[in-house]
Amino acid sequence: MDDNTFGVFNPATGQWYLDNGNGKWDGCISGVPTTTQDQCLGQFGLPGDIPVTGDWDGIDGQVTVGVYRRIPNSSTNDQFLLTNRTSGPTVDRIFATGPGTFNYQPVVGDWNGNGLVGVGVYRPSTGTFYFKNYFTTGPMNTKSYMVNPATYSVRPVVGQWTGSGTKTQTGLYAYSGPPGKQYPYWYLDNGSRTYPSCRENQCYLFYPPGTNTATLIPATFGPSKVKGN
Ligand SMILES: [Ca+2]
Ligand SMILES: [Ca+2]
Ligand SMILES: [Ca+2]
Repeated sequence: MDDNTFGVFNPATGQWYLDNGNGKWDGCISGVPTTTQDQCLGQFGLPGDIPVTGDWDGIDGQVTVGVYRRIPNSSTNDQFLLTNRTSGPTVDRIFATGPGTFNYQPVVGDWNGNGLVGVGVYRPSTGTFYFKNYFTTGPMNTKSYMVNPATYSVRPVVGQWTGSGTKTQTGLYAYSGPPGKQYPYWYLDNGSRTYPSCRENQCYLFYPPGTNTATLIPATFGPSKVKGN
């Protein structure tokens, strides 16, 4: 699968459906997609897994799939299960993180800016991101702190908030405010990997009036398409 295409993961069956790059469903084959057919990867993952994507081997430029597997409330370690193959559900790499009781949420990014993607996790109870730059055994390489501004519905997000440099930056999408008046805020790190306050970093409130904001799910994109902003 080339960069800048998209796909969907069915968490009930562990099956992936990847677009061939034309932005519409064309029917699918199991092998490499063609100009006239999308790709059905077959099962890669189990019900409850969280989908992730990245160029895990960093040598062929191909973005491939993976899943983050967590057994909630368990002392069993979570795992990233990743494949480097563009067809076929073989697991090439397994990377363990921490116990399911930590409620880790997976993130993917180039944390050290060397052009190679790594994985990471966010621990909601402590407001901490842990990053892994290389898929070697051993502890995570770096960590960073974010204020945990709310007690529920906190989602980690990654992107390039400052628009400079090559390191992937982190943020939180979280509900914050007094009881009964909680709204979805974006808390975006400026790259310092610490979060003293909104003054040093970026905080935004964005939602369409009249919607049930509790049902909204955040998504991040590249640089703004609105000129002048
Ligand atoms: Ca297509
Ligand atoms: Ca690759
Ligand atoms: Ca990297």
